[in-house]
Amino acid sequence: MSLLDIYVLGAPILREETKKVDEVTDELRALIDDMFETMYAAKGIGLAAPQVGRTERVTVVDVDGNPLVLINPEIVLSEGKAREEEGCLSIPDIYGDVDRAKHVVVRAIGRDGQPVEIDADDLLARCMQHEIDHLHGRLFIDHLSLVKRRAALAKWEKLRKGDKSHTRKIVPEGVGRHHNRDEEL
Ligand code: K1U
Ligand code: ZN
Repeated sequence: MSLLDIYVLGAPILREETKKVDEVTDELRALIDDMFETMYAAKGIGLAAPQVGRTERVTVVDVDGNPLVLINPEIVLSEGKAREEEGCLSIPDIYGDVDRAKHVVVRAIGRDGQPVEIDADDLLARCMQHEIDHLHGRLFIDHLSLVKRRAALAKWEKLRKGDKSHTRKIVPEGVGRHHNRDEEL
C-alpha cells in the first residue's frame, strides 16, 4: 500500500465531475486500500478520489471505526437539517459551519462489487454528503455565505504564503520528528 498526495484547493481536479465506475477491478481495490491508508494517516474521517488526483466515482469513509467503501454513491433520501462545523483534507486549517441533511440514505456499490445501502444520521450522514459533494466537484466552502467564503479564502491565501503547489504530502505518524538522543539522557 502507499500513501497518496492530497490535492488542495486550487487544483482543477477538485472541481471536476467524476466518472461512474463500470467494474470493480483489482486496480480499483488497490486505489481504495491506498485511500484508506492516506485517510487514516491524514487523520480524516473520509476521502474522495479527486482528493488523490483520481477521477473514479469512489470515496472511503470511517466514522467511529466503521470503514465504508462507496462506489457510485447516490443519496436516495435526505431528511432534516443540521448546521455543524466542517473541515476538509484539501483545505487544511480552514473550517466553516455547513447546513446539511441530518439523516440520509445512500445507495452505492461496495468493495466486493455488491450493492450496499447505508442509513445514517449526524456525523456519518454529514461525512457522506461531504464526500459525495467531492465526487461532483463541490467543496464545503461552496455552502458558506459569500462573506464567510471570502473570509475562508483570504485565510487560505494567508496560510499558503504564495505556495502554488496543488498537492500536499501526508507524513505518517512518527516520521519527521527530529529525534535527539540527548533528550533521553
Ligand atoms: O473529505 C475530506 O476532506 C475529509 C473530511 C471529511 C469531513 C470532516 C468533517 C465533517 C464532514 C466531513 C475530514 O475528515 S477533515 C478532518 C475532520 O475535520 C474531522 C476528523 C475527525 C472527526 C471530525 C472531523
Ligand atoms: Zn473534503
